[in-house]
Amino acid sequence: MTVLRVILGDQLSPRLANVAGAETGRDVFLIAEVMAEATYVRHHVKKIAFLFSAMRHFAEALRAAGHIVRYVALDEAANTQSLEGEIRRAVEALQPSRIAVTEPGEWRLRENFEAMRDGLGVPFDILPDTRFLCSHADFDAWAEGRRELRMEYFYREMRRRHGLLMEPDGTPAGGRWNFDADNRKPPKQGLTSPPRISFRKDAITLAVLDLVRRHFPDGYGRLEPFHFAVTRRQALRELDHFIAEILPGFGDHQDAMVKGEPYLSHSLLAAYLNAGLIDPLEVCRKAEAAYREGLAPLNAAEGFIRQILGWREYVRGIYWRFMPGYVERNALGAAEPLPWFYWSGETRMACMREAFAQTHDHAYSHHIQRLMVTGNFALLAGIDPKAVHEWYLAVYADAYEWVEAPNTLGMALYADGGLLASKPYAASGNYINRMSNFCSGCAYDPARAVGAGACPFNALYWDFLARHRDRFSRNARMPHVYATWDRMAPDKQAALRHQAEAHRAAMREGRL
Ligand code: FAD
Ligand code: DLZ
Ligand code: SF4
Repeated sequence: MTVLRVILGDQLSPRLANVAGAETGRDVFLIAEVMAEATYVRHHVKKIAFLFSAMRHFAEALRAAGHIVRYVALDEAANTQSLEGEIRRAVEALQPSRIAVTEPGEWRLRENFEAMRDGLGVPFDILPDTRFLCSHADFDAWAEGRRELRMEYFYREMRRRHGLLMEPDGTPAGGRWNFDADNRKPPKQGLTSPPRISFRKDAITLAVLDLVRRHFPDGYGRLEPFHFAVTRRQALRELDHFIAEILPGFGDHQDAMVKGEPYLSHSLLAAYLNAGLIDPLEVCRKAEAAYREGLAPLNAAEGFIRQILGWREYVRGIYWRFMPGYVERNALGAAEPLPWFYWSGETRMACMREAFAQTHDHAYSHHIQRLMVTGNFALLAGIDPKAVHEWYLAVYADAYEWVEAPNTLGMALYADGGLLASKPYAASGNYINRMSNFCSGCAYDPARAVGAGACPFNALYWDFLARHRDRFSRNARMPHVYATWDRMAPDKQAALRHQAEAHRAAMREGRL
């Protein structure tokens, strides 16, 4: 009795029940490259190439382990170009006794599979995604009855539950849960990225690059050079390299931004974690071991583990608890269309230009650039959250809705009305100037708020606070900013608001 086991492009993990439970030589794995998934947003071409190559390598690994694999390449003539179509075609061809799929990471696909389950006439199991450290039920149990769902408290519970960075007496290692205060150092002169490893492209990857070049000629982003890991073994090498060489410096300059240095001490592991090549618990355990063995300081290991055990699991919990309405939220009523420069990179703002260039070339930019540059600008300028969300979902190699939407709508844009963030991550040019070396090469001056050459982030920042005074002036974490605004003379306030409007007009006309 054949079980048809459907493996999605971001489920490339031999430890999932849908893989580990398969009977060799009897069950059939279905892995399909389809246009519907490759085009539902305008994905970066590197993201498509990374996933297709990783999918093909995963299929090879399954075959090498003796499994039967039905692999559908994008350019196969009979390809129906949708996951549903490929499942139906496989059912017709193979007449399986059951179908099994791991729960997808996006609401739209889960709905699609649930509808199929009810109408296909073959038993269809949607299995839980056991790669995560917090199940839906566990997250709901934690969230139930809480007035506020703050990541920090969730994280502490996850530390206790998984025994990560805990002392035998139940206290956190080093006596504190969070060492973030040590991790906000501005970049020092000459701060560079440590050397990275890259991987030789084999015949599979070369064929995929050729396919992507032919089928997505107008796709967003730069396809080559391409040096992503595409197998579990390669991703583990990248993880080990990060732990040994880069983790020790992860904390100190976690928030720093440097021109021409997209990676600094960030791990670049999100794409591999999210596609299933490596597991969050193995990554956290390796980081803890480095600390215990004296190879990495506690602020680095704790800061890194918090991102994965805390933030990553927490945003997934938020996504599934508040979907499908979550992506529709627009608490601040932001309605500006997404400026074209998010795609073209053509802006005079050096910080934005740099983030766009890194994004275009690498399908990557690090967290602070996503949050405090491109996200902050969208927040201050009042850009429609749905448009911003679709942009972030498209342009990063690690982007899937379960993780991207809460980060964009919740953390960066405050569109969820403070469900995720206790205050908006709004900042003026002063913050970017302190945390980066971008401003020295900019057409604008971070010290100026009005007049020719004034940094757009400054007036937009004050205008944002003024526009949303009713909502934020009572926020316990923001009284000082409103006190500063109130101390300004009315004509200065008016000039700032006028300047902000001029920036928005320039933005609409592509002149900013
Ligand atoms: P590192 O800085 O090395 O962090 C280590 C790991 O922690 C990451 O690999 C990631 O798995 C996890 N992590 C760190 N921060 C977060 C976070 N806020 N939420 C969830 N996991 C986190 N992350 C994605 O994986 N996919 C996305 O689509 C995505 N979209 C984002 C959109 C916006 C607007 C913002 C502000 C953040 C977004 N993030 C997203 C979170 C974060 O920016 C990326 O995980 C990180 O930049 C990936 O690079 P890295 O692997 O080098 O991470
Ligand atoms: C992102 C993506 C792309 C580009 N292509 C495919 C594909 O051809 N086949 C597939 O099974 N999955 C693909 N994916 C990943 C899915 O979109 C992903 O499973 C959902 O976004 C849920 O996380
Ligand atoms: Fe960005 Fe303003 Fe600095 Fe220019 S001056 S790089 S726009 S923060």
